[in-house]
Amino acid sequence: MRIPVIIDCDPGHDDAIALLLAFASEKLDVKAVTIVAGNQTQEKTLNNALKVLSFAGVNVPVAKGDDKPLMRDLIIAPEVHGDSGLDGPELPESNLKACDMLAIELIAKVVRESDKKITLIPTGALTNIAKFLLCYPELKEKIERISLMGGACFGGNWSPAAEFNILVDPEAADIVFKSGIPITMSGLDVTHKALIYDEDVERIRNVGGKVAVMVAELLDFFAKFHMDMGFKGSPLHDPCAVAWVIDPSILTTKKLHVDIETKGEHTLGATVVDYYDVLKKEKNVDVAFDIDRERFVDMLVEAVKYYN
Ligand SMILES: [Ca+2]
Repeated sequence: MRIPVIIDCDPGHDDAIALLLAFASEKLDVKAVTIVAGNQTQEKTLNNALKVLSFAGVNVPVAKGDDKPLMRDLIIAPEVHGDSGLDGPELPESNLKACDMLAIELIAKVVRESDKKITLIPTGALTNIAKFLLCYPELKEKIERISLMGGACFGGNWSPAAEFNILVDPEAADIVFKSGIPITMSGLDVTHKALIYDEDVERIRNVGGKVAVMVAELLDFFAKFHMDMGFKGSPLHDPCAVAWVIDPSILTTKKLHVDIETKGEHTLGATVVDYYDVLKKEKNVDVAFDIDRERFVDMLVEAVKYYN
C-alpha cells in the first residue's frame, strides 16, 4: 500500500531531486505538489517545479502559494541556486500548468478527499503548511505526519543560529512545530552528512537518459557553491525528507522537544532543540542526526533509472 503524500517545495536544486526521488518510489503516492517562495520568488519556484515535472513526464496537480512569508519580506538564495532558482541544465518550457486553486486549497482538497491520512513533505519555508493548518483546523487530524527539511540542532547555514527554510518564515515554523502533528525534522545535523561526491554524480550521469543527465547537471551547479564553502560534496538537504518517508531506517532520529525562535536578535529562526531534555516538555519532533549515506546514494541512483 503506497503512502499518500503531498510535497510542498521551492525548487531549488535539491527540491527538484527530492521531487524526482518521490515520483520514482513505489512506496509513495504523490497526490499533489504545492509551491512556496524561498530559494527564489514564487513565480520562479513554480516555473521550476512545472519544468522539472514536465521534463520527467510526471503529471500531478501543482498549485502555487503566496508570494511572501506570513509576516515578513521574502529572503531568497540566488547564491546557492542561481538567478532562475534552478541554474545549470537547460530545460524546455513546461507542458504542465498550475491548477486554479491556491496551494492551501489544493492541500485541503487532497486531505479531505483521501480515505487515508496524508503525510506532508515540506522542503521549503513552512508558509503554506502553517496557513493550511490555520485555515483548515478540522483537517489536522487527517495529517499522518510532517517530514520536513529544515532547522538544525547545532548551528545554522543562513545565520550562525538559523537554517534557511526556518529563517525565511519563522512564524510559520512556530505554528507547525506547535501543531501537535508528529514531525520528522531533517535539519542540517543530518543533511550535511547527506553528501553527494563527484564520483556519485558520475554514477548518476552514467545511468544515461535525459533525467539522469539533468540531475547530474543540477548537481554540477550545486557543487560549485558548496565547494567554495569548503564542503567535500554537496549536501542534498531536501531529498532526506523524502528518503525518510520511503525508508525510515535510512535516518537515525532522536525524539526531542523543539521550539522555534521568532524574536531573537542573533537567533531568529533557530530551531531550539532541547537535546538534554532540560525543560521536560513534550517531545514533539523526531530530529534526524545521521544517515546511511551509501544507501541514500544508491536510492538516488535507482530513482533516476526509473525515468528511463
Ligand atoms: Ca527547498
